[in-house]
Amino acid sequence: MDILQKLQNAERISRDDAFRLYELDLFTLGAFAFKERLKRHKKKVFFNINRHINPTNICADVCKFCAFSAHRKNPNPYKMTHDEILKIVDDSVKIGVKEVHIVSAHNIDDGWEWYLEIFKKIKDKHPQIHIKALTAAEVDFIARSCGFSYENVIEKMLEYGVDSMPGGGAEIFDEEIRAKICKGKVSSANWLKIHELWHKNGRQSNATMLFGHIESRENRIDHMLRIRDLQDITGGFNAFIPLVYQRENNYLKEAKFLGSAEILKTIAISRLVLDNIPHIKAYWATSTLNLAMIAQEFGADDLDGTIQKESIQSAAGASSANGTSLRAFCDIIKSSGFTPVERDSLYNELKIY
Ligand code: V47
Repeated sequence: MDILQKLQNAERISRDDAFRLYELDLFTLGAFAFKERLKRHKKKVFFNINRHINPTNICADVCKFCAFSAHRKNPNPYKMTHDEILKIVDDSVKIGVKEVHIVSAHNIDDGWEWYLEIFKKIKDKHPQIHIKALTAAEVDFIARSCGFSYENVIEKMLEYGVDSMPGGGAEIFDEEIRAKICKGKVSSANWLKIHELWHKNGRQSNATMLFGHIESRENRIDHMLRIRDLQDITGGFNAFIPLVYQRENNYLKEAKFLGSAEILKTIAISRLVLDNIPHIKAYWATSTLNLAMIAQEFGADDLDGTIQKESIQSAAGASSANGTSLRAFCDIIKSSGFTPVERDSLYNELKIY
C-alpha cells in the first residue's frame, strides 16, 4: 500500500515504511507528524523545572563522541562530594526545582555506595523532589564493577530512592556502529534488558538516541524499532529523546554534518513510528531552543526543562551550559502559538502558563 495511504489510515509503520518516510518531502512528513501530535496533546508544550547534576566527569569508559569526560581534550577532572551535591539540591529546591536529573561518568573509586547513598540523603532532606538518575550504562557499569546482577542494582536503586531512570547511554543500538563509537559500554541488548527490568518493577523511564554522527537512516529506524518492540511488552517508556550529536572537543571527527531538515525529519518519523510512546522530547540543549520549538510542529511535544546547569552537551559545543529561565521558556512557547504546560517528571500536568 502507498505510504501516504498508510499514514492516512494511521496504520502501524513497518521497517520498510519508516525508511520510505525519509524520502517524503519535509512538509508532507511534518504535516502527518503534527497531526499525530495534535491528536495526542493538542497545542501543549510540556516541560519541567529541573536541575541537571553530573557528580563526576572521571570515567572508566572512552566514548568517542563524549566531550564531557576528563581526557586529553578536556583535562579538568572533578568529583563532587555528597555535601556539594546536597547544597546544589537545597539551592535548587529554593527556586522551585521539582526534579533532579543526576547522571555521572563511570567511576567506581569510592564503591557503589558513592552513587547510591546520595539519593537517600536527598530524599531524607527533600522527600518531595523527584530523582531521575542512573542511566542503563551506569547500572551496567556498577553491576560489572561490583559483581552484582542487574536485579541487585535495581533493588538498591529502589531502596535508595531513585524514582525514574533517564534515557541516556542508548546511543545507537546497531552493534557495528556501537563498536566504533562506544566500545566496551553497555551492549544494546543489555540497555534494553535493564529498562525492561526497571519497568517490571512498575517504574518508568525514557529512551534516547544519539544521531547525526556516523549512523545511517537505517540505523536510526532500527534503533526506534527496538525501543518500540520493548514498549509493546512493558509500556514503561514515557518519552523518546532524539539527541543531536555535538561535535566539539571529542574524538569522533568523521561525523558528517546533519542539517535542520534531517533533524526535523528524524523527529517527525520518531513520532509516527513510536506509536506506543506518549511523548517525543525535542531536547533543546542539543537542537537549540529555536529548532526545538520548530520541532513542536514536526511531532515533538516536550522540551525537557529549564535545566539550570548542563555539562554533557555544552562540553561538546552546545550553548546550554546555564540552562534557560522559565520566563524565556514560556515566552518562546507562547510566541510560537503553543501553550506552555509545566509537568512533573511523570507527565502529570502541574500548571498552564
Ligand atoms: O547518553 C554525550 C549524550 C547522553 C554527546 O531521559 C551527547 O529525560 C550530543 O541521556 N552530543 C546523556 N549528545 C544525556 C541524556 C538525557 C538528556 C536529557 C534528557 C534525558 C531524559 C536524558 O548525552 C548520553 C549521550 O548520548 N551525549 N555526548 C555529544 N557530543
